[in-house]
Amino acid sequence: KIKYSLIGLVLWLVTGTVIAQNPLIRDQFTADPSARVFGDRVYIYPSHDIPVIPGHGRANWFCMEDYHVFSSLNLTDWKDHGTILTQNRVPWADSTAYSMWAPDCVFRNGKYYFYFPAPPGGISKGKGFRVGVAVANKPTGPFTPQKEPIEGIQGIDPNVFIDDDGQAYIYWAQGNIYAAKLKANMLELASEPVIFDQLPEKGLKEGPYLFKRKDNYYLTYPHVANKTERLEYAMSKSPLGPFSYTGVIMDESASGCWTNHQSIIKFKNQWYLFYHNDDLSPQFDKNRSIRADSLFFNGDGTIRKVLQTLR
Ligand code: FUB
Repeated sequence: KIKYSLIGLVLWLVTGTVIAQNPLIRDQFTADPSARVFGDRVYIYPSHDIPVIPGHGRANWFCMEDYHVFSSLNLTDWKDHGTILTQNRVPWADSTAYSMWAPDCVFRNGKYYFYFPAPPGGISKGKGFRVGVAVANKPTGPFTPQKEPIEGIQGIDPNVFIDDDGQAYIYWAQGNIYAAKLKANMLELASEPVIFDQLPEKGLKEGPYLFKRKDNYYLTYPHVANKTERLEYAMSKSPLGPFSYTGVIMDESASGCWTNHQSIIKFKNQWYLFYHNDDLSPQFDKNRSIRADSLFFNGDGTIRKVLQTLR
């Protein structure tokens, strides 16, 4: 690892090229990477899988009680900034659920807004997932959760996109993919949710991640078209669609990992796809590891399929 890090550092210093080794984080399980460029660093806000503890959430399933954030200047050397939020600090969440699923984080008006799904507690216990927001002055926190989840959202995998005109949008999943405008305070919906029912009808779709390149909006999402999730995308000229299904970004994992979950960023003039696989836990695919690979576009704006690098 040290040898690879040195090669990466030299390459970056000499050519400005950054290379990554997969999986990116090796001392803990990570999944659902939401990568963001803040200043000169890439920050990743992933889910944090932990080995299943009997009595903690559902048996043989995802077990997640907190979030860490990681950052890097070169996509090779990653710093773990530690825990930024735990389920027992979220006033409305069920602290016995261990289901802090895929989050996202955006910067707006000097603050960092961290969006996360969790099952609610109290009288709403057992009623699916809600989406909460925690706010910080720095990308590494400390993040303070709001007292209540966002009104009007029932579901998982929040993703926030801020368009060039300043309008923010939130996307989420509940079997299908939904979206709505956010108010300027980034804490409340500003429009009725729309459902993207133009996407392929059959099979679970989750993990929306929207980005813009030139005048195209790309809605990317994992989709169970066959047995496990593959990464697909749809394009539109508007952030609320309608979106036209366009193609596959990454095929199903050869390892058989049931989930995948993506984010796409441009960093130092290169586009990257962040995703996950089960590299460090091939026997139990609910303990996952985040990865990154370069992503390229065709002349017509479509995305070239990304092949997973070997470890
Ligand atoms: O990490 C838990 C869930 O698995 C996520 O919310 C989904 O996107 C899938 O990756």
